[in-house]
Amino acid sequence: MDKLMDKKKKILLVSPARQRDKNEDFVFKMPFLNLPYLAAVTPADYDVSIVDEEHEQVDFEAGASLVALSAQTPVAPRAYQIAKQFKMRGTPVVMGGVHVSTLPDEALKHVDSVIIGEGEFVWKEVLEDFEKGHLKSVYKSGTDYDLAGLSWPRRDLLNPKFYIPLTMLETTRGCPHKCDFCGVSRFFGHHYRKRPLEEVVNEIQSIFGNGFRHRFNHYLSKLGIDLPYFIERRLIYFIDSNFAADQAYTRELMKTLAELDVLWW
Ligand code: B12
Repeated sequence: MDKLMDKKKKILLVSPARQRDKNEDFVFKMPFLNLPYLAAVTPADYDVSIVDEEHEQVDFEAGASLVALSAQTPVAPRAYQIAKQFKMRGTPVVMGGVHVSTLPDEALKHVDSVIIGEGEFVWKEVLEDFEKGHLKSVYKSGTDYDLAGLSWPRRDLLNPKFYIPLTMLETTRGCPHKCDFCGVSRFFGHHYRKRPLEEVVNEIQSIFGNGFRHRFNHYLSKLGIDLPYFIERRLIYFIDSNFAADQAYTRELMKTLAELDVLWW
């Protein structure tokens, strides 16, 4: 099995660290979903891993065949430094996310390819071109895809000891409002898309539903004992830009959360 893993090409997904002022405290850190979403659509014949530079060093000598960076604007400068290190070693580097989708020309001074828009839907094409040795400069994905059947993010690739104990989850993308100052409308347009409720519920159930904690919690609550959330770890952080734009949808979702006794934020 180990030998098989050794033969697989390594894809390193990197979340760069934010540069902090010396007197700025680092209080807590949440997990994230963008790179786990990308990992979820990476074929099994690659050895894919995620490095969160807030907590671990990027190993430039780890033998990555391809490096993929994700950055919001505050971490883009650090992402470009990381890209430089890998490119000096001959490793191709691609980058996606809100920042480079808005400023692809800036990013192309530092990386081989920029992926504009939602990564999952074009990642297969990127990997095929990488295999041929012909990465394009720009891959235009959209932000208008049907979210039915979206692969669940590979949360297992994030080390839980780095993060506060909560589960990130996404139910919708975009926002129906047209606020001209907001990066969400710029990135997603004004089309508010919902994942099929059934798929969201299945995902939540697979995380919280049938496990030991649920049964244990159920038993304790019958005894009137209410454990703090950080012991139970039954807390969801919804990353949606606009969680409740469709109230009927959100109310249905609330029923599941109540049934499973999951806290949410
Ligand atoms: C949740 C959230 C947070 C959480 C983050 C929690 C976490 N750890 O994930 C918190 C509250 C901490 C936060 C903080 C900040 N946020 Co915020 N946040 C969001 C929000 C609502 C969702 C982000 C998200 O996870 N989306 C879901 C994932 C799957 O989408 P994604 O990251 O965009 O990734 C997709 C694509 O972009 C692409 N992609 C991304 N990376 C890559 C990489 C590759 C290689 C490929 C191929 C594709 C790809 O594919 C992914 C899957 O489709 C967005 C708005 C939005 N809906 O995007 C704002 C948003 C990202 N935040 C924004 C901002 C400004 C900030 C802050 C700077 C605010 C501040 N002043 O401090 C900080 C920055 C934190 C940091 N470290 O840089 C802006 C970013 C604008 C920009 N120019 O970058 C956004 C767009 C909001 C807005 N209205 O403009 N944020």
